[in-house]
Amino acid sequence: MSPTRTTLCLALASLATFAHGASARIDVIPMPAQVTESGEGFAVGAQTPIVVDAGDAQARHSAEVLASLMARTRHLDLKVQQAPATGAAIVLKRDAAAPVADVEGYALDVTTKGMVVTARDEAGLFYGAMTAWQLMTPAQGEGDVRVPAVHIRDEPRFRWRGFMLDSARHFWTTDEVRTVIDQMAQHKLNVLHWHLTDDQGWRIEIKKYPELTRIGAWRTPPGAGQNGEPQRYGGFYTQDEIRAIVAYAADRHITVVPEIDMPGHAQAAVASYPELGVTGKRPPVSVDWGVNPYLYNVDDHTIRFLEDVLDEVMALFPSTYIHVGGDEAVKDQWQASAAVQARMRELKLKDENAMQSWFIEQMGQYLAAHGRRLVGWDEVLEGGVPPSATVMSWRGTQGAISAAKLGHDVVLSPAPQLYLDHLQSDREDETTGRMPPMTLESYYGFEAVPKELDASQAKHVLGMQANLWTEHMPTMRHVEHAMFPRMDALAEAAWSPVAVRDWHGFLGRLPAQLARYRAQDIGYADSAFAANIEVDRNAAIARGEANVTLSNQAGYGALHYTTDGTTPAAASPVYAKPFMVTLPATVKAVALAADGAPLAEARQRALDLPSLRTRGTAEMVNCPGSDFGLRVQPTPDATSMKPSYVINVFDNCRMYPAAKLDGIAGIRVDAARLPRNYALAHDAKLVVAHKGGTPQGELVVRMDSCKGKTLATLPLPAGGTDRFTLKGALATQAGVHDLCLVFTSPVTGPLYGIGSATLVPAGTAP
Ligand code: TNX
Repeated sequence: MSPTRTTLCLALASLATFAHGASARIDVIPMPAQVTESGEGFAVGAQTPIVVDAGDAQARHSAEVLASLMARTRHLDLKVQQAPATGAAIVLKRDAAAPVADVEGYALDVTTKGMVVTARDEAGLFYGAMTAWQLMTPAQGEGDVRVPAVHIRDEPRFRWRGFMLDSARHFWTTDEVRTVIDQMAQHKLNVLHWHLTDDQGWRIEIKKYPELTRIGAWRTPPGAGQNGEPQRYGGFYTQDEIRAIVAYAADRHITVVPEIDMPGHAQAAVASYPELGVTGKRPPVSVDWGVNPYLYNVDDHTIRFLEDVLDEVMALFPSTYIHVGGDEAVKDQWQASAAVQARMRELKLKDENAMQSWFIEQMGQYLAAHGRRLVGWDEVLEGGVPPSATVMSWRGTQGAISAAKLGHDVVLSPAPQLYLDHLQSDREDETTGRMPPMTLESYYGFEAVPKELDASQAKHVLGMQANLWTEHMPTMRHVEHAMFPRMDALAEAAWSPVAVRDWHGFLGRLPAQLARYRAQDIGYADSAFAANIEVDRNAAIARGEANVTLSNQAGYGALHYTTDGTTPAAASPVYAKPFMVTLPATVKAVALAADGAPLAEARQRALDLPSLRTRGTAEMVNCPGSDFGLRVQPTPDATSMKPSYVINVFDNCRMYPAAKLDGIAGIRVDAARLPRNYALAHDAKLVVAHKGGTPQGELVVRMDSCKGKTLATLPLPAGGTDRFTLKGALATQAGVHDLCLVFTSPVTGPLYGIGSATLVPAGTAP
């Protein structure tokens, strides 16, 4: 299929068909392989039926999904009817001779007589129906809609178009999982990798081992019962619920690949059955994010336990692929255990990596004997990978390159490029996540086939997957913010041929998609389009006026602004170049799409002396020596999205850059004390200790560097994980200096986040 987009007879067609006179917008994501616009389109109204062949239950199902989406997103009720159609209709028809690929391809033709979608297989017909829905929802609006004349021939680039949902760190109800599946289906993604077990929770009912969910599904969070934190946190899916989810996904042509993580990330299992562990002692279900030490032991009994678990897993999940994890298994417990070491010698294995390889190989053989295939994280390559294993590459792309060269199938899901737990901007109003930010554009640009692979090796690339780890996403709103619209970028990278991928074209198609999200109450992120309102603070403080620069991350849309407090709209001035405002002022700005629809919520910035002397949590930076950053909420299981604090779990220290200290006599810091619930394994030695003068510690403010002159020492309040405000005098200085704000605390002590820090002039109470 030629991946070109042709435009035939467009001038005539557009005059005849489109009131706005421009070319029709084909706002489809992911971009189809081939789109031709020609002839006239037709108007869809409540009288337009969706027509399927009698007896084709699959086609009827696709038609019903389409009808329900139209009702939900356009308030247009379309009836599903049996063929033959009379009058203009939307026809969904399976046809062995359809001019498309056998698997997952579809053709879609719009003429004055209606729309005809044909495909050879059920999945293709479903994808055609999803494209039909997008063609019928070109912008926010209700009721009848004109569909442009278009001829689409489409098929996916990759057969693994994946999304991983972590239900272990935070638990998602079955309705929430269905929301995720619905969105995947709309994006033509076809693999839901479901991370069901981890240190912090075992989430799948296993009938033979009830303690896994009686004990392993529940944890007691730090600060339980305080500040809105629950007494215990958890949940699990019953086997009936899982069967229903698997069927719901299958109806949408999504395979659910379950993950049972081993031999590490096993603490919840060991908490349930200590005899599965190495030490024989029962740990709690972990409340620490990161790399915990608990591994399964390597006894026959434990291998049998895992085979039993896999038996029940295979009975629930028809997927050929079963994921057995394999990641981040630090081998300390195996090294320290006489029993594991004896087993290693008995099996003639040279080290613990070979032991892990043996362990994974047992599972690979068991799965193969049951007609299934093992997939594991790229650590399964260490110590020799079982020949049949498929490798999911997450530590960058090297795992994929090595594995493909060895002849293994691979799925690309590298961190940080495809990690949805990374922030998507460095905006102050961003929510939780890891640093550094991974932007919409970086998602869009990800290329799944590493250039190190030759053509025959590249055939091993099954596809790509975005991973949503949920340590820092306690609510579905966090999840939606992290997923959308980056999932649009992922979908296009996974589905569309390279030749039609075009970042600017994608941005042009996105406003329609954002409207579809709004119609479905999906809390997508507008971070890529939100207006950045920037000034040189110190210059503004010195002059009493500010030179304002507006921009947004994507560099897309027309930025309109106001300085009179009103909400900016299409009639407000368009930003062309930096402009001056006299302090105090409030600047509001918004990016509008070509049709005038807002691409983001309007943002505002107050420009006055107190705000110019304040740095928010995202405006401060790490102290030298460590580039690790997380943005988190004060409690692990928060129920709202705010507040959040940037922290560095290795160093309780933040830099306030370029503080103008002339006339400054005090400082005010809004801070929070957070639990240190991070397991850092071998990196624990990197945690920096700052010795304090009092048991509860203090905030020490130093000038120029963290070894510089002390300007203030503010005692910290005694107590729990609360938020507090520190105020105090700052020794007076002149000029512009970086300030180092360091919390003294032992390496085992709590973590501190700064919400904001404000410099206070002489003569004003801090
Ligand atoms: C690494 S990716 C992990 C997960 C964490 C994630 C956080 C992988 C195979 N293991 O356990 O949730 O980092 O980004």
